[in-house]
Amino acid sequence: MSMATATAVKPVERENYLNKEYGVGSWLLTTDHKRIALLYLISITFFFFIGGFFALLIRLELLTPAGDLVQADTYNKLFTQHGQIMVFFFLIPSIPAVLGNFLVPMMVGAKDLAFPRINLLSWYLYIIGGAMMVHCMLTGGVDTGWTFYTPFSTAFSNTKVIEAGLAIFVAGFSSILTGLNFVVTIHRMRAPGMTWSRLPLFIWAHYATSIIQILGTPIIAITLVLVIAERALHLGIFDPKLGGDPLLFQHLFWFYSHPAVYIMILPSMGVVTEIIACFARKRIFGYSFVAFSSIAIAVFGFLVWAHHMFVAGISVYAALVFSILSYAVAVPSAVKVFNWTATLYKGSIRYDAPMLYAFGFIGLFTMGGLTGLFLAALGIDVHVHDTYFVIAHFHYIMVGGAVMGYLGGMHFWWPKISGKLYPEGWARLAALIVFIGFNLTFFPQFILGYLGMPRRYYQYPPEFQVLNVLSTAGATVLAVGYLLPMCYFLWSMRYGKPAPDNPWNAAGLEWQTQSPPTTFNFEKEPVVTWEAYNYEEIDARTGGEAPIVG
Ligand code: HEM
Ligand SMILES: [Cu+2]
Repeated sequence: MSMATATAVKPVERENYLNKEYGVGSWLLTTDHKRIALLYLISITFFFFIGGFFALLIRLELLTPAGDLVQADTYNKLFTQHGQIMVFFFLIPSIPAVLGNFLVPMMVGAKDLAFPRINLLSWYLYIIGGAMMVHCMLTGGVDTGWTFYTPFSTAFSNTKVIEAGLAIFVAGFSSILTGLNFVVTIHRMRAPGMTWSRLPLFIWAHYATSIIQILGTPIIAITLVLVIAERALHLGIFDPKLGGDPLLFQHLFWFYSHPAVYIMILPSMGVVTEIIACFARKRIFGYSFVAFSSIAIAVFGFLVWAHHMFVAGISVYAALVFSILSYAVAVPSAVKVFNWTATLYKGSIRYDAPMLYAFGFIGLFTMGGLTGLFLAALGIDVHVHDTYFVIAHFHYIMVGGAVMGYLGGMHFWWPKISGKLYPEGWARLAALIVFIGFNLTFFPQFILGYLGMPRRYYQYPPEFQVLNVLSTAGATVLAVGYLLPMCYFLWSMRYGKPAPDNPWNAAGLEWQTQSPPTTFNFEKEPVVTWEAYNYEEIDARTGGEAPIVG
């Protein structure tokens, strides 16, 4: 300390993972999980804006009843590439590969992931897959829908099915390896005293997510290879003309793709749990229930795939069983919503941007979840199947839920990641714009679907126009809401105030190291002697002083 005062002539920048080395090579060959997280951040942001651009084109086309912006086949490619990019190249990697990569080692008190080089390999696989997808897009694109349903994808489509399939195949290995890395890290690299019951719930959520990534992703990989094989060699796996079974494809596809929804949503729930505890200054109500519900969601998620096939020609008894099982998976989700609500009860709540996003998440995810129950009900699904009701439902989950959590997490941990504070006023404004824009975009689609507007159509009867215009107007607002954070995050890197090590006065090991952290995260290995979310203790110790940001 005396040394510090003696040499405090000019403030020297502390060494951290950002300024330790410069140069392209030190980034592209890095094995530091934090740098890899940033590589992912840049690349998934790129894909988010491509996918978003397609979304805007789709909405523009649907502004008027006549198909006057693009031709039918172009429209098919637009919604296909929108879906494929958003699902496989944005949402699935978003929180795990960016926030998970950055935080999992730090939250368990480790200096890196278990396999740093495999982590780098994951990013390269993602980039190779992404490059193939971009190439596919630029040289013609695909029109099968993101679901690749057979026999259209194997026998009839004359677009680049094989290349798109291979792109997703390659990117899938990135997802599997990330999951593997997390599981081994959580098992083997926890700091002394960091018992399973002291782990942040963010870690439990990522643990459950990793299980799905490891067990589910190979199924989609194999399925895509089968589609490619059938298309190239006419093997007769899915095509009834050749003795195959197209329903087999749907079973295989949804056996991955339903659980994949939880790859997108569980990490987001983990983020929201951290934020709520911090901004309500409370211990999470029912810690073990929340932890266990993540695992339950991962397990149940594998049992409900055929609710996507109620009208595809499965037996009525099978449909009945899958309908009932689909209700079962709602239970652990409801447990979480209940526990967040109970945590908020009598908390001293602060409404900073991360918390606004967390509230947004809870509201929109609940809407998405409850309308999911409508779809799980056999009779209702027969009415609204393949209508805009379905589009609205899954966007409430995937955009309203997952993207809200992602943005909330980006704000919450931005000071740690970048070492800079973001402008709080702008951030709150953006959160508000996103929330309003989102609801204006997707709520009318529930009504449209209920009234019978089918999905994947590029023109429609004039009576649907008013609701479509509202939706397109909402999409414009939403686009502004999404552009804002990108602008002020970039701005804050240069002009933002330097962030303290723990700006939110938050619990969790990641806040006990400097902002931004050094290459190996901690000066010396931390020893944990307290339970997660000891906010009452922290506030008693620090006099409950308000967090610095805001
Ligand atoms: C991360 C965010 C998003 C994900 C994961 C996502 C996912 C999807 C998926 C899987 C489809 C179905 C495509 C198909 O039927 O093959 C779809 C369709 C659609 N998306 Fe998104 N989306 C996202 C964001 C958005 C946004 C922000 C908008 C609007 C501004 C939007 C507008 C649409 C529309 C209008 C369709 C319907 C196309 C049609 O059926 O004609 N999406 N999206
Ligand atoms: Cu499902």
